[in-house]
This record gives sequence, structure tokens and C-alpha cells, in this order.
Amino acid sequence: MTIVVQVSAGPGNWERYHAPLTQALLDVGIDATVTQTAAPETVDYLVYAPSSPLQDFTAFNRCKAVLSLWAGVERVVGNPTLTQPLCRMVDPALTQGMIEWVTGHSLRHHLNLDQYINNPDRIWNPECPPLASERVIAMLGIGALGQACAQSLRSLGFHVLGWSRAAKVIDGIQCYHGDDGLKSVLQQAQIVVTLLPKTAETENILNARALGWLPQGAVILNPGRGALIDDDALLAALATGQVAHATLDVFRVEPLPLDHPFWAHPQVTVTPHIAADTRPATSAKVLAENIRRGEAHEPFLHLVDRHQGY
Ligand code: NDP
Ligand code: OXD
Repeated sequence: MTIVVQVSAGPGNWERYHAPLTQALLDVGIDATVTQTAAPETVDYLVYAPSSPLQDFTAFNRCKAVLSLWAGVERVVGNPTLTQPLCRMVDPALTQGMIEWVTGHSLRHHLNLDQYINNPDRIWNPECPPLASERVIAMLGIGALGQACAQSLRSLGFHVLGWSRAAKVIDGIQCYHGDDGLKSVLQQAQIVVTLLPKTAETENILNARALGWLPQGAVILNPGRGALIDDDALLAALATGQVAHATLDVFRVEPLPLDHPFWAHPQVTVTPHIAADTRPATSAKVLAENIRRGEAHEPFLHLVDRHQGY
């Protein structure tokens, strides 16, 4: 039987996903019509991003799963009309992009590259930077992305601490969890990377109190979600030097409003939510595998826990 897969994923994604998804479904032996529009009651799977106009899932009464193109699901997980299983995106290329962003920005600060790139006074300072093994990096969130980034930083020799909700054991990473764990991790961290989802528990996790636990001169990298950080508390911590620099990819409002103080701040680097993107060639295979699983009555991959919100 032919199943119906509707792509409702915002501008440009139909063109990007139609061919790779059709091919990936064929590759896993699924006979499907991949479409932009179908009568809702005929749709078996929705490939979805919240930038789509589709916000009411009520009429999709036959849909077996909503498959998010985004890793972060905070804009859809609480939708009261969504009763279908929701799967988030875990895409090897997205993960690789995040590894590259996190590693690159960590190395910028670890090696103090700005000192040499912007040196108008031609200062000859022959002081070598420390080795990676002398640098503590804290990864807040050690899920699909945080763990891959932590392992990559570890492979460069960094001393990596990880923090999660549940206790974890990961080779080479010193793992912490819970409120006490957060304090211990932040007290040791010279560079903090936030790869947490936005949930009721994680919103403003880096508030004035938590930022106060950091050693003087710590660096923050936030490719997670803007709401993880209390903006005013961060600006205050930058003013006192508690935080030496913040490199931010995600913001409470995107695009970051032109009058936001982050744009002009000398100790803030803004990247425009480009840390990592879901790529059609690889993510289509993940979508197809989940559809295959749905059809075979096997458990879905990357199922969102609606109660936890991620
Ligand atoms: P995962 O769900 O795989 O991992 C989330 C991690 O956060 C887990 O380790 C989880 O803990 C931890 N966590 C969640 N809640 C808490 C809490 N209350 N206290 C402590 N730890 C908590 O997500 P991903 O790694 O795939 O993605 C992380 C986030 O990255 C996404 O939600 C999204 O916001 C962001 N992102 C940003 C992109 C960008 O381009 N800037 C691109 C893609 C994603 P546990 O392991 O115990 O469950
Ligand atoms: C995502 C993102 O969640 O791009 O996938 O931020």
C-alpha cells in the first residue's frame, strides 16, 4: 500500500527534501507519495518544522508520527492539538556541524586568537597559550549533540565536564547531574558550552546566581537556545569581567533585533543561528528509517518525552 508523507516545513524545505526523501524511502522499501499538500485525514506521516504555517494537527487523525526537521522541539512539543508521537531530529551532518562550531569557537578562546588577529599596536607577547589538557570545558547537556562535541573536545586533549538531567557515565568525560552537579561544573569551567533544550527547567539556567559560580574570566558559548541565558545577567557578568566573552548563536528573538546590546558589545560574538543545520541528504535517511519503523510497528527513534519537553 502507498503511504502518504506530507512535508510541512516552512519556506524552501519542500524543494530541498522532496527528492532526497523520496529516494531514501525507496531505499528502505517504502512505497510512498511525498507531497506538500494532502487531505489531512489521508496523511500517514508529517515531516515538520515549526516555521511551517501548519500549527493545528487536529485533522491529521491517521498520522502515525510527526517527524521534526529540527533537533529542538520547544515550539511544537507543547502544542495542545498534537496528539501524535513526536520525533526530534538527530542527523549525522547536523551533529558534525555542531562539532565544528563548538570546536572552532572553543579553540578561538583557548588559543586567544583574537589577541593576534587584532594587534594594531604590534605587541610582541611571546607567552604561549596553555595546552588543551590545562583547559576545563563544561558541556551543559550531553545528549546527541553535547556528547559528540564533548568527545571531539576530549580527543583534542581538553578536560571536559558534562552535565545532564540523569546521571551518566561517558568514557573520558567527567559527568555531573542535578543542581549540585551544575554548581560543581560551573565552578570549574573556563569555557561553558550550552547544548540543552529549552524547557521549563532549563530556561534561564545561566542566571545571575549560576554565572556567579564561574571562575573570573570564563567564556560562554551558546549554540543551544537563547532562553537558556538571562540576557541581563550575562551583560552584568560581562561588565564585571566574570564572563570575559560570550559567543552566542541563538537568541530569545531571532533575528536578533538590531538594537539589542549584544550586537555592539565588544565581548560578545553573534553568529546568526548557523551553528548546525539539518542537511537533506543525511536527515532524509533518518526520516525514512523512522517511517520504516512506524510501518513495521517498531519503536521510533528519537521520540520526544512530552512530559520532559525534549
Ligand atoms: P538531546 O535531547 O539529545 O540532549 C539534551 C541534553 O540536555 C541531555 O543530556 C539532557 O539530559 C540535557 N537536559 C535536558 N534537560 C535538562 C535539565 N533540566 N537539567 C540538566 N540537563 C538537562 O538534544 P540534542 O543534543 O540533540 O540538542 C540539544 C539542543 O541543541 C536542542 O534542543 C536545540 O535547542 C539545540 N540546537 C541548536 C542548533 C543550532 O544551530 N544552534 C542546531 C540543533 C540543535 P539527559 O541526558 O539526562 O536526558
Ligand atoms: C534545531 C536548530 O533545533 O536548528 O535543529 O536549532
